[in-house]
Amino acid sequence: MLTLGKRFKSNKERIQCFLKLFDKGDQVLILFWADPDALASAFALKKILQGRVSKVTLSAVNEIKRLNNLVMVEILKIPLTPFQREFLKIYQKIILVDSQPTHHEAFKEIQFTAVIDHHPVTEGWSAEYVDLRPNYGATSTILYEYLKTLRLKPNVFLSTALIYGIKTDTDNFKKSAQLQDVLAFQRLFKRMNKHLLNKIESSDLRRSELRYFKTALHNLKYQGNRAFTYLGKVSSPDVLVLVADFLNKVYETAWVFVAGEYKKNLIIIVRCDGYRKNAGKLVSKLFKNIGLAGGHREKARAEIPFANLSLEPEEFSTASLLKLFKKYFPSKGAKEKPSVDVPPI
Ligand SMILES: [Mn+2]
Repeated sequence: MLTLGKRFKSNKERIQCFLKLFDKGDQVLILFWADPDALASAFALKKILQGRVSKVTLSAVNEIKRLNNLVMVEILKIPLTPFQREFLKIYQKIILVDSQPTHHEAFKEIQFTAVIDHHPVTEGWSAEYVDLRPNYGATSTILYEYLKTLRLKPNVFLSTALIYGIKTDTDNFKKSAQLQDVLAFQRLFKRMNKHLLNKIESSDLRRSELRYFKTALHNLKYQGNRAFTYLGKVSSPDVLVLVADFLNKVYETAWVFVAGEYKKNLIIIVRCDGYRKNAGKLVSKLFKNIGLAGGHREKARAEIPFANLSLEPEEFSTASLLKLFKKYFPSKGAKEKPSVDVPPI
C-alpha cells in the first residue's frame, strides 16, 4: 500500500480528520528522533492536542547530544520525557513526527495512530492517519499550517522553535525549500524572539571542547591548498565538524580534511567549496569498502573502524591522514586554485 495518505480537499478537512482520531480521555505519546525540526514539530503538536486529550507526552528515542539542540530544549522550555518501552502499553495513541516507521529500528514494531513527515515516502508500514509531504523543506512547516488552520497562535517559544526547525532542515533556505516553507518562516518570524534563536544557533561549542581547536591548529599540515589535521580522541564527532567548518573559512584553502578517533573508529570530515570538486564522491571512492562514507559536493564524512586500517588509534597522525588521500591527489606539487579569485568585500 502506498503510504502517501488520504487526499483532502483542504487543510481544514485534513485537520478535522486528524482531530477525530482523539478522544478526551486519551493519553497521547508523540515520538520522534530528536533534531530541531522534530522537536519543534512535536512541540507544536502538543499545543494542538492539549485540552483535547487527557495527556500529551513528548519522547525522543535518541539521546540528545548536540549542544544547540540541548540549548533549544532548555531555553524554549520543550517538555521532554525520556522514552521507555513500557510507554507503548500505557499510551492509547502514538504519533510519529518528522520520521517514518521504517527510518529507525526503535519505530519498527510500533503501530502508530498518525505519522506526519516530510522525508521521501517509504513503504511497508501503515497508520490510521498519514500526512507525508516529501516536497516540504521541514515538518515544522506542516505543523505551522495545522496551527494556522486551527487559528492557534504559537507563542514566542513555539514560534522560535518552528523557525529554528525550518532554518535547520532547509540549511537556511540553501537546500530545497518550498514556497510553503518561506511563507511559514515569514509568518512565524514576527512572533519569534531573535535573541533566543541567536543563543541556540551560536551554542556550538562547550568550553571543555575549546582545547580541540588548539590541537587542530597545532597538528595542521597543508599540502598545496589542502588542509589536513588529526585531533586524536574526541568527545563527540560534532567537534570535528566545527573544526572543519572553521578551517574551511580560510581563503587559500580548497579542501579541508579533519579527522579524529571516536569509539575505535576513524572519523573523517571533508569540506570544500564544491566548485569542480565532489567531497562525497571522493570519500565513497576511497573508503566505501572499508567503512561508511558519503556526502554531498561540499560536505562529506567517512567512518572507518581502525581495525580495517590495520592500525591502532595511537599510531595514527596527521601524516597518516595525508597518506590516506594520496591515492586521490597523486601529483604532489600540483596545486588547485581556490575557485573564487576575488576576496569577498
Ligand atoms: Mn525534518
